[in-house]
Amino acid sequence: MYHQVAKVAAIHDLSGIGRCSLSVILPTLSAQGIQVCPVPTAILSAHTGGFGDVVLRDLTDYISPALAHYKQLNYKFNCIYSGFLASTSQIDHCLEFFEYYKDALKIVDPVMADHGKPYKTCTPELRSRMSELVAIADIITPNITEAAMLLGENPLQPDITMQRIKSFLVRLSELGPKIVVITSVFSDGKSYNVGYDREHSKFWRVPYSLINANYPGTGDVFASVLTGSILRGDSLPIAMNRATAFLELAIKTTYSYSTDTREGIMLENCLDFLISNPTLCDYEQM
Ligand code: PXL
Repeated sequence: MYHQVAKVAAIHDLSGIGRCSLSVILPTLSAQGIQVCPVPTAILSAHTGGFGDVVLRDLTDYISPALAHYKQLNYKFNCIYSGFLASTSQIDHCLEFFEYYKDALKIVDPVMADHGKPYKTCTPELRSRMSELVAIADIITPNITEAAMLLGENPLQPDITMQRIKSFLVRLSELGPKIVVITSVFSDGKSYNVGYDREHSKFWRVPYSLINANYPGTGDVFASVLTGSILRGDSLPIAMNRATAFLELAIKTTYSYSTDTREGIMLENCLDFLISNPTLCDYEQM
């Protein structure tokens, strides 16, 4: 019997503490039966959200030579997935990856900001060039702050009507991607992750119950579960449903332990959900 495991080149940073980026992407995708081939953009002692003076080793000069090696090997990837970038030139290096692996699924998580504010490392240049990655992506997964930034809107969108969020989804899709998923949307007193599938002209949303704590790395986990689910052949609403349900489980589990929120979510306790891959149907059409 011939088995094939899908391979994802994950262009993200590796942060030592705080459970974000490659530290959560690797176990999340592995639990879904997907092989992750890390292409680190930087090595950090911790994520940039509250651990003080972080040690950062920028790996900008690593990405292109790594790609050259993969080209020489004629190595194939089923998916290229970009996330946290440590410098503006890394946009060019991601574009090289996306352009070379034309047949791979192209996922861009435009990691720039959260809760209305840019991350410390997100420069105005990086911010303005992120749309170049969005333009070539098949799927993008911004949070509501990043979605607004990409559209030149106010990054603070504390409450947004469903009509306006639909227009955000369509306008982002017009920048390039066939599928747009926006996380952490608050509308009419409820929280949702929302999605738009341009090819089928369909809008989806998955409601979730909001916990009064902010954990870093949740966007990375969301995008990874979504990526794994799509690569396994799930529909968009089921993939959004799986990513939302997993985060709800991991956030509620973590919250119950009253841990330091900077440590991120205790996904180690919840990976069995991804391994068992339960059937889900909590999505709604918008
Ligand atoms: O989760 C996004 C992220 C990824 N990588 C690093 C970060 C953050 C958010 O703070 O600091 C290094």
